[in-house]
Amino acid sequence: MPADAQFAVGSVVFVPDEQQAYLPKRVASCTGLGARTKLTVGPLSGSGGAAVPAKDVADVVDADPLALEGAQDMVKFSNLTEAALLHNLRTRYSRDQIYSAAGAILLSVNPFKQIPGIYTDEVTRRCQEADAKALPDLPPHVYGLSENAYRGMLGEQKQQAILISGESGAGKTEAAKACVKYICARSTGGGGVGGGAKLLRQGSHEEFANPILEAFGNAKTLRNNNSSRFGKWTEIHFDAGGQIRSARSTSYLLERSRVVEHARGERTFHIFYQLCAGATKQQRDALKLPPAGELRYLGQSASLSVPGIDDAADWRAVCAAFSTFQLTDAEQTSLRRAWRPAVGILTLGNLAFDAKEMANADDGSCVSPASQASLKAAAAALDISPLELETALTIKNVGKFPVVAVPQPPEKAAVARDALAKALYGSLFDWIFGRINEKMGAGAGAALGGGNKRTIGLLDIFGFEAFSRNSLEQLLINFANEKLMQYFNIYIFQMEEKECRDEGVACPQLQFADNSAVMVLLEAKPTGLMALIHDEVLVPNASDANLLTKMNEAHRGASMYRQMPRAQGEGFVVLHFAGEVAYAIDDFVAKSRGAVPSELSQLLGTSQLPLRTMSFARHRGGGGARARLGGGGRKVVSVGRQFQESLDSLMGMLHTCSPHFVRCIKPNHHLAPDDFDGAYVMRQLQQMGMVHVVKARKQGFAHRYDFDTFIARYGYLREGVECDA
Ligand code: AD9
Ligand code: MG
Repeated sequence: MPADAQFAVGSVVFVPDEQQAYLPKRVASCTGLGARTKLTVGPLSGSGGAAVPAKDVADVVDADPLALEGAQDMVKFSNLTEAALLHNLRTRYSRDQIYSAAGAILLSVNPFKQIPGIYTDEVTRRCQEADAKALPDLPPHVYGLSENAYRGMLGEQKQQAILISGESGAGKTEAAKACVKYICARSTGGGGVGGGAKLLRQGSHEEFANPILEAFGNAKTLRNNNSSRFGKWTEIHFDAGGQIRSARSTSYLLERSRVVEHARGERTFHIFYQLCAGATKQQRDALKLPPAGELRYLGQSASLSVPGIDDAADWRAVCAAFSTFQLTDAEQTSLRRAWRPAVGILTLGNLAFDAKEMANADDGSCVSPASQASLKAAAAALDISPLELETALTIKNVGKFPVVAVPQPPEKAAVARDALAKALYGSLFDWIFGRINEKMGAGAGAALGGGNKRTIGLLDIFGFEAFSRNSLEQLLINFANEKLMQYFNIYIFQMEEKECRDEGVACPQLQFADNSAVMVLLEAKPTGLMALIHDEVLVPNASDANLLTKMNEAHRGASMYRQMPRAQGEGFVVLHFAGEVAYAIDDFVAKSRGAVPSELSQLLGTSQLPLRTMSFARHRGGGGARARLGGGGRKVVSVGRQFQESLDSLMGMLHTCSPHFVRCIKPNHHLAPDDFDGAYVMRQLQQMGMVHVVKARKQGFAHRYDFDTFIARYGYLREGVECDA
């Protein structure tokens, strides 16, 4: 290369590309240095070349040969750039190698197709049998990461956490299932275990917990036909011999609003379509279930059915899963009765309200005449009186002495109907979760981690969300992602620095995607956004407008906060680590209350359905600070505060764990196999902070072992030293 040229003719460089972010090209000619560089590049094989636009020249980088080959571990690159990271993933993806490593972090690119041979018993055996020396050199795999966690759990006597992140449809849930499958297979053998452990050992978590949880918690969205609409932390507890003893899952932030509304092209939760498509005539008659096409909550989009999803077959799988569950007769009866709230929710959705009726009716009720059948059906399914249901939905009791019955306008009655449907579904979901936990051998009320150090936990939680319209749900989801990013930073970067200091080796100042400013904006007390939202719920004149004014006053001029430009509506903008998100303030206060009118929660208390054994009884029974179902002078805990508290408890526990990170990547928007959209993947790598991660790993020490592992692995190099993995 001439001394006055930036790139050698014939060498390979990564050149910016609008669609693919970067592409490898061969340098055809190059003159000048720095800003004066003139560069032409051509295909890797063949001749010819085109000038690289001046605006792009500064971003051209030498290609690392390992990235061109598609190396297993990207911390081994000598010329580490974001372009190399991207191209390495692309090369491996084209060979159906969906997993890559960046030091201890596993990257997984969703293949959107079944790849033969990647989850076989042979791969399981290879990971299981690899000694300490061989394990890190096996091809990166979610099984290898699970094996590491398993060995850590046994060897370190410390809880292990497998943290799976990525955007919707990136493959988090599939990765989590693969981890559980591996761990169940890994801990087979031995005796003297309880029923929950047996179920897990037999791989029944796959067979029964997943079909049930996915039926109740997943839905078709535009981004994923089987999108988890809740976050999940699953713990598997072991005995001293490494045998599974029990398991337990905790759910986070079920998207209950999906029960009553969904976007065009999406659906509500799978279970409703399964019930309609799969129930026998006898079951339908017994449940008085109308046809799916007549149910408003199901039919808001054109897609009652989804190509590739067989709702009737899935219904049979859910029913079979309940049988695998080994329920007692009493439990089965109670479960069959649990379909009735589902039917109650669906028929509630058909209740319509009418202002004319309100003027005509003696009591001011606004239930439209056409809805009388739905009213009766909903009341029957919920085992309550139709008249009382009608009154509770359409009349509000105001004041104490005397109580004045105020007829509610149709809009408010519709809000109460939807609030009831959402609360019912939330309770049904919690109840199902509780039953599964009981069957898995974990006490229903056990604390996170359960104090057992021999635990492996898996977190499969929603990724960062930025839609054209964002609301409280997105703020909470993005808040959770900020927390996890902070945790990631602490472990990957700050621990890296600390370890170097502790070991007495020089460690350069590491750059990392610090999100502490946005964390302060979100969770500082008393003026952080989460605190302001919670406090607004408590004040008598609460309103979205007042809340926005308080936010603007508290954070005017803050670096991570902006008022939303008026032209876009009323709201605010947060500069998250993964990008800017504009939140519309409408309904923040109502959603944050998340309450069912007290008239309704009292009415449901009279039902003989398992509803009473579901969360209603728990919430109504008082005794706790939670008042999710509203009513009756108990301490109000907003939806945001509840979520924040559960997240704090999760994070507190994670800080005591050894983490293992899986970063899932979605290769394209249209869920297609063999299609790698470079620009889209690059955006995800940046949002995950991956570029910083790999650089930091390089700046520090890519490989580190404790003394025993080091000796186990390299001891054989010294003559006469026995090595024992
Ligand atoms: V969401 O945040 O719950 O909307 P996930 O969980 O990240 O999302 P999921 O695991 O559900 O995505 O994967 C989406 C779809 O991709 C699956 O239904 C499969 O069809 C496909 N997928 C994901 N991972 C794999 C895999 N390892 N092999 C084959 C896969 N297909
Ligand atoms: Mg999922």
